[in-house]
Amino acid sequence: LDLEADLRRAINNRDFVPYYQPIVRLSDGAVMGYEALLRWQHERRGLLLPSAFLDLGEESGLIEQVDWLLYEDVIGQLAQGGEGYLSVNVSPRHFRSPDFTPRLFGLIEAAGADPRRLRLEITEVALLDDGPRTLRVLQTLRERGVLVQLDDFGTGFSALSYLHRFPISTLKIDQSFIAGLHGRDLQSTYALVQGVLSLARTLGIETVGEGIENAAQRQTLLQLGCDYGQGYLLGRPAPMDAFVTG
Ligand code: G
Ligand code: G
Ligand code: MN
Ligand code: NA
Repeated sequence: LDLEADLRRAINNRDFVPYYQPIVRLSDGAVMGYEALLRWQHERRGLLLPSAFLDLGEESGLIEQVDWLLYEDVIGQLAQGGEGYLSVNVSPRHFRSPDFTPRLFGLIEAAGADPRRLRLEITEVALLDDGPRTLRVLQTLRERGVLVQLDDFGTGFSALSYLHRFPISTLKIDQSFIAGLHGRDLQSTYALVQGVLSLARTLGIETVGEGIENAAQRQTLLQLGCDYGQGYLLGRPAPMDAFVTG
């Protein structure tokens, strides 16, 4: 009943696992990397998705501890070798905390992982305030090889000015736009996605279409010049074993 008490206990027991979802090149289907998605193996309720506990985690501040457990797992996975990148989600408040980058590089070094194979996913909210400090953090990450991707792009403030102010490697176009490509608001959504993709190309920023569920969406994105894709059509989130051992 008391989910917060459960969450505290789960942190002590490390009851969290990363599920991985492939991110593929749309032109030929090659897997470029995986996004790590948090799962809680709850002792009574089974495998919980972030939607079941993310709000609680944010409000209680416990999500940062959960995130560090997950980042440790993911960075450990990187250190085992393999190819391509692994990306992790970082909540805005966490991203803005001063000890975030030192602690992240501490983990990377301790594990002996290659920072160039780790990526961070942040949302537009993380870029909102304290521009100079955010810029320094992003520059440090970039210098040390950790690329930063903008997640759920288009759902936030979408102040396009930050795209050339901040070193962002990738725009991940939110799945609501992909769903809309063949939906009722076809024309406006199509134009919007087209505009974002063309802007990204101009700025030298790579693009990922999220939530691709059917071949029509994949084809439209490919035609519009979207570089990469993620979604149930291309691969569902699963434990890493499912990908390495087939
Ligand atoms: O698989 P899906 O239900 O897994 O993820 C839902 C949301 O939870 C995503 O929008 C993502 O931003 C967030 N999320 C997934 N994994 C993590 C994580 O490790 N840490 C944080 N803070 N958020 C995550
Ligand atoms: O916000 P973020 O993009 O980090 O989280 C991705 C979320 O989208 C996860 O919850 C993941 O499980 C979910 N997801 C991934 N692919 C698809 C898809 O093709 N369709 C839908 N509806 N959700 C997806
Ligand atoms: Mn994400
Ligand atoms: Na996203």
